[in-house]
Amino acid sequence: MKYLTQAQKHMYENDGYLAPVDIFSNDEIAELRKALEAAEATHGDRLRGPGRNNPHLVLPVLDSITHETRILDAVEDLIGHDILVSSTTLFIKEPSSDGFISWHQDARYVHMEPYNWVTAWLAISDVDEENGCMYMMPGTQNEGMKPHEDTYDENNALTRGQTILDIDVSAAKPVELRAGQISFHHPLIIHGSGPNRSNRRRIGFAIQSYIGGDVEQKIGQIHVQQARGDKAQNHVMIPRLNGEMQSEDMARRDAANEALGKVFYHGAKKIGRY
Ligand SMILES: O=C(O)CCC(=O)C(=O)O
Repeated sequence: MKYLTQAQKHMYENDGYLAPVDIFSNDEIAELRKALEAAEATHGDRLRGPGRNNPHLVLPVLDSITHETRILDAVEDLIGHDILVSSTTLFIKEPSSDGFISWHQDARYVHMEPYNWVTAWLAISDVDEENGCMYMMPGTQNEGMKPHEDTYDENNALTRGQTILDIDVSAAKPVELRAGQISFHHPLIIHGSGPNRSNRRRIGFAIQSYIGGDVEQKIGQIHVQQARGDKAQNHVMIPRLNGEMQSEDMARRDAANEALGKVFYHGAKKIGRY
């Protein structure tokens, strides 16, 4: 084991998620937040809507988080030494806002198998029940794929508003994190999150996902970065960025998002906001 304890690995295997895991110190995460918010102030809309997808390809602050050794060491403990980054997403909920994320399983529309992949969700602000933390349903990673309905709800931050209906969520556990802590979750665990009812921003950065060298994209081709090791399936390999919002990198991100969109919206009735 490189970073996690056996007990932490056990929690991931039993419950389908692991939290909280300490990664960045208070000072480090404060610096990262400052850099992210400066980039948001400069680039505005280019980081919202579809711009929330794969921002690590255009912003050095998110590139450095994505390739952070401590995170990769923890991921290696969960999926092995060959690690690729298939995409990332900024999940920001502004103070007193209605955006939410319905109950879903990540694997439903991602079509990556085997399930040797994990989503890492870094809290860049403190995240709690009041400002819209995630909730996980422990053990549901062992219950197979559930039917999802595409709702396209305008406040739902998922691509299709995909939702698992009629489930008893009384066993769901809040994933409260201090800024600088991370959670990891399994492709099949049922999870979601509510709106931000606080006067604080809720800032999450999800690397969704770190995938093992054995993981194949079953219905398309995705654009990925090698983060560690050298084994990869038939993906389009892309390098790390050159700098902040460089035109070559932005073109690369657009191409990656287009390829991802084809996978997410495969067979969909319509294209959503992301
Ligand atoms: O940010 C959220 O509330 C949910 C994100 C999510 O569903 C995920 O990272 O898989």
